[in-house]
Amino acid sequence: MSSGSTEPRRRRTVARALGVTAALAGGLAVVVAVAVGWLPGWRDWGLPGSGSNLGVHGVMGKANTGASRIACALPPLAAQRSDAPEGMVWVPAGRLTPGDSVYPEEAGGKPVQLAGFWMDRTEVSNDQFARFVAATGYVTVAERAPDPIRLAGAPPELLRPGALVFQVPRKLEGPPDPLQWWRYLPGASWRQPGGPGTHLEGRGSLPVVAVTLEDAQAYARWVGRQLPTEAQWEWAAREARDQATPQHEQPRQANTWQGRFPMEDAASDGFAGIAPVGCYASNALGLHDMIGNVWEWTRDAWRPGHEDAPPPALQAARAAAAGSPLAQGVIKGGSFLCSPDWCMRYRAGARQPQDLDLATSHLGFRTILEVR
Ligand SMILES: [Ca+2]
Repeated sequence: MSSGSTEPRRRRTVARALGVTAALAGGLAVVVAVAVGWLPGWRDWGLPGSGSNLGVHGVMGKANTGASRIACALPPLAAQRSDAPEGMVWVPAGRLTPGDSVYPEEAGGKPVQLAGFWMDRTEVSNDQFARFVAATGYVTVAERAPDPIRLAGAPPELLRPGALVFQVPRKLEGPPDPLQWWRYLPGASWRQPGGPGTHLEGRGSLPVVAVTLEDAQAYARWVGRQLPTEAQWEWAAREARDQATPQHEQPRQANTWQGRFPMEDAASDGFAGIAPVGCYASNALGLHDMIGNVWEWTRDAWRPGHEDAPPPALQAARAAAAGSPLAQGVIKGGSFLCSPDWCMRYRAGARQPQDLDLATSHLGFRTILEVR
């Protein structure tokens, strides 16, 4: 690819990550109004909001090497199999009809039979990811120098390691445009999710973010597990029940956004910004934060709907025509930024594409363990 076309491609990559692309793989025209990002003032991020703390349980602050630490105590499971791996719950086998009817990309789901599997009760935390990095020396994608040849001609900031970070705009100008509240910040990474000068001190119980699919899979391999498929994730979020009429209301037992996005988060659910893992009540399976808090990686490649995957040759042709759609994966669950006025993706059936090599500060993951 010539240097003249690389920079626009990178801009498309960023735009896709922001959910504003109008041409996803397969030619489906979707303007994805995605609510993603961070609240202003990273130093206030993750702290309980001044609201009524609806839905939040067991928040505790405690000393951690002198720093204020915020965490939530996980409630005991009502019933747990004796062979349960630590920190995981069993998701029974069943039949799922995936998808929903709010956004076009949710349509077309066909029944799929799933075997049972173990799943992490919570999103992987900063503490857990830090142990992985300490043991292996792993360097995340956002911490590596981008390929200068692949990005030849790109703006200087895109040639430095970093991640997309949300910043509340001082004012909105013109039509709503995520580029008004998202910035690519060199130096942003899982260690500094808000960019240079931010840190994880006292936030070890918050979910790790700014990780790409490669990073998440590296962690999963290290613990001897893997990421869920989209269907596995959705089945678990639906509490292993094939619901005929999914709920579309903004959930109370989840960390989402209340108020006018992206300017004002009333935090009436108890948190402005990301919450520590497990602060909200679990679903019937014992899984916390499947909805809201941070988006979660699946191991599935993105398709614009639930139709059958096109033949490889057609996928390759689409990739050549549209940039790199094969380099997108499916993420699930929505984030703390999902709001009724911008992004109703606080639902099990909601889904979104995510560029595999672009770290964003609203996206984490959890692992599963399949039983063979
Ligand atoms: Ca919230």
